[in-house]
Amino acid sequence: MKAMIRMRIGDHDAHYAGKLVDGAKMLQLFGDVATELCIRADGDEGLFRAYDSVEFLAPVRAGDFIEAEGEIVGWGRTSLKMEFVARKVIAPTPKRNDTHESSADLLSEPEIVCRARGTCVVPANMRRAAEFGRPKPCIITAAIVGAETTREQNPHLPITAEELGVEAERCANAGASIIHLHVRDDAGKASQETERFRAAVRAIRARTNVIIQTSTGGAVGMSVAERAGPLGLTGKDAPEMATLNVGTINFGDDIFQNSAAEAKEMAERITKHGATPEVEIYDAGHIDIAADLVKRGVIKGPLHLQFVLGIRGALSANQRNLQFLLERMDELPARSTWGVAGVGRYQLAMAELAARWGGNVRVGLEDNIYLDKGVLAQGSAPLVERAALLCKNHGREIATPEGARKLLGLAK
Ligand code: KMH
Ligand code: ZN
Repeated sequence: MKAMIRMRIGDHDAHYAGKLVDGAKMLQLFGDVATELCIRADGDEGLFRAYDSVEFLAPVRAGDFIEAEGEIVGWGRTSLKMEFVARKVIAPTPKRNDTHESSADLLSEPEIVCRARGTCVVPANMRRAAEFGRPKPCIITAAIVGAETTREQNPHLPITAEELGVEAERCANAGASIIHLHVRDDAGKASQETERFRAAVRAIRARTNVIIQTSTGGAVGMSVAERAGPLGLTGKDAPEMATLNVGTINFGDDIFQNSAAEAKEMAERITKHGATPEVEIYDAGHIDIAADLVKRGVIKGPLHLQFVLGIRGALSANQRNLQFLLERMDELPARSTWGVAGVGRYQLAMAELAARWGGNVRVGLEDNIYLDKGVLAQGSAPLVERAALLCKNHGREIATPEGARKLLGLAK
């Protein structure tokens, strides 16, 4: 959660020679930003308890315009950890023959003048509503196998139904509440056969009560009918969720095709089955397609989105792209939820960003095989463990499977 104020520094704030402004002025601005953040989060002005660090990085003078921005980066029971940055965006023009007393310039690059970190408190009895603006518990999805990763790339990849069951249980114990499920044939090749999914679903449910989200993306080159294999599972074997891919992208050197007609057909198959769709968003236009499917009544809101970022040929995994996608969420039905699956080396960095910004997180060997640079993950569970730690560091609770069912509105 972020807040920002912009103000002109007046002559009355100039305290030192050369119209220099006292550093305390920046802290006053941060105080106001912090107050707004407390109000947004808890419905109360709150109290500033302490600054952990303050750095004054450039002089501020009368006539400068300062933009002070703050962000909540950690949520405790009653405390909020915040980071602040103040930037100079306008400054009086240095005196020259061709300028006036009142000449001023928009700076082509804002200049950072101050940074700080601190903690604010809203006592428990003053928090107007416990759920006011605080992020919900984080739902961690483990994508334990996928269609592309091979045993040669990571020998810990689970393949048989039994191995998938064991890995799903390890991930659940580490904090995952959803298993994003693909299956493989005996040769380890991607398969969408109903019976292979049945065996995996049974092996998982024999061990843990996680939500099973079957893939209807399958592997590139498969038809809609083939990809819909897991939707053949009904009754006690039925998946609670299924992915819905709504747009075509370059997928590395391949093409992952989801034409308008194919996306509509898959959406209808998922609706008919009764599974809750998770819409996979690989590119910005996919939000428009999802919104259109809602408008035409093919799928119902609130939607559950997975931003899959970092596939070569689609939107890359970085803060700017995620921020842009989040800004566009207001075009979707109210109470729609989102998560991020960072592909490759950006997986944990994107997981941290999602945890910090109140979203959900997907990790696992489908998208990334490394725990650290050059260190293979020993299955998806260590990645889930890492994601859970990132959530805790940002004060996020981890959703249990039951909690996730409530948050996602899954039918019993
Ligand atoms: N294997 C990718 C081509 C999904 O599970 O819905 C598609 C995929 C998406 O993995
Ligand atoms: Zn998948």
